[in-house]
Amino acid sequence: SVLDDFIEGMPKVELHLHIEGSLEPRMMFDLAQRNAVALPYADVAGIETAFRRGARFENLQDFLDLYYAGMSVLWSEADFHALTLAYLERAAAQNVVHAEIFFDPQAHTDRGVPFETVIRGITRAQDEAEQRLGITSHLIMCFLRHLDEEAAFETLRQSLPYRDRILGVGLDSGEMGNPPAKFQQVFAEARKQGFRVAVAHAGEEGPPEYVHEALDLLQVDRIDHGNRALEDNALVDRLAESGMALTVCPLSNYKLCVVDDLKEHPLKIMLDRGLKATMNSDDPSYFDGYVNENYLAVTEALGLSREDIVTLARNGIEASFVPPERKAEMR
Ligand code: ES4
Ligand code: ZN
Repeated sequence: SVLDDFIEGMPKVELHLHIEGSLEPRMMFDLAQRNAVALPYADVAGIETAFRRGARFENLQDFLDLYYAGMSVLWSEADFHALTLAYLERAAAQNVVHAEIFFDPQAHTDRGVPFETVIRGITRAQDEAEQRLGITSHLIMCFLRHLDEEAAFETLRQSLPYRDRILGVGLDSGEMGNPPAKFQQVFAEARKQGFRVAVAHAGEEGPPEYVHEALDLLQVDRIDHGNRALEDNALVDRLAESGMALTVCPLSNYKLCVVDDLKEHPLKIMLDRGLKATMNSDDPSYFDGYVNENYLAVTEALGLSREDIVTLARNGIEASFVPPERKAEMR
């Protein structure tokens, strides 16, 4: 349709993308063979059956179990390079002009993959994609919130030699029982060490109080997801008045049963309440879609107008961490 063509052709940014969640079944299978990693799947079709198409996860943790198992095939710098380049090529083909990419260093260093291997592979792909395709990208290092704060401090120490390639810090993994307060000290230290931005997953499964904590204790510059902020009117007003962006991920919310049906997704309500909502794919390989598929599915489910779509894309540009000159280029 005309609206579909408009979505596909529109220049977009992506602000919530876990690079490990872009690992496609084919690459997962090939790397498992190359690196002699045992996977609980017989073939590529077996991987697809586990989480593609109709399949959903009961909750965030059920997904995370497969996500951490899947990324265990990544071992060499070449692996991280191939993963990242494949994502950036795919994004560029969807007219994504800029991406702010999360990575989970602890999920690799805890398996014995050196921090340096991870960062070298990813950054080499970023440089190559920018040169060849014109897509710019930033890296945000996420701490795994199911681990303790001391482990996050150790990761922060390991990251210091690569500070010039990492824009900021984030917080992801299992939210319930792991409130932002647990990471207040390490976020403060990251800022002291020159990391320029902070973000946190909050209000995906966790209560509005976790969103408050991300703002008050971690002093985040964006909230990742933020769905459950809608349960707290004062919080909605606070987010709207401060222009705090939410990186919303509709297909993720559907696949993780954060919403029962895409038709019940609160994205339109967020916009109507003045929240700076943006459109993102989260873990596109696991959630059946990159950024265009998210736009298309939610436009159909909620009957979004062309104006809504433009607002979402503009919000993404405004909420990105690029300098004003680059924002002007992307508009
Ligand atoms: C994630 Cl959807 C989601 N939520 C929390 N942590 C994550 N890590 C990767 N995907
Ligand atoms: Zn996420």
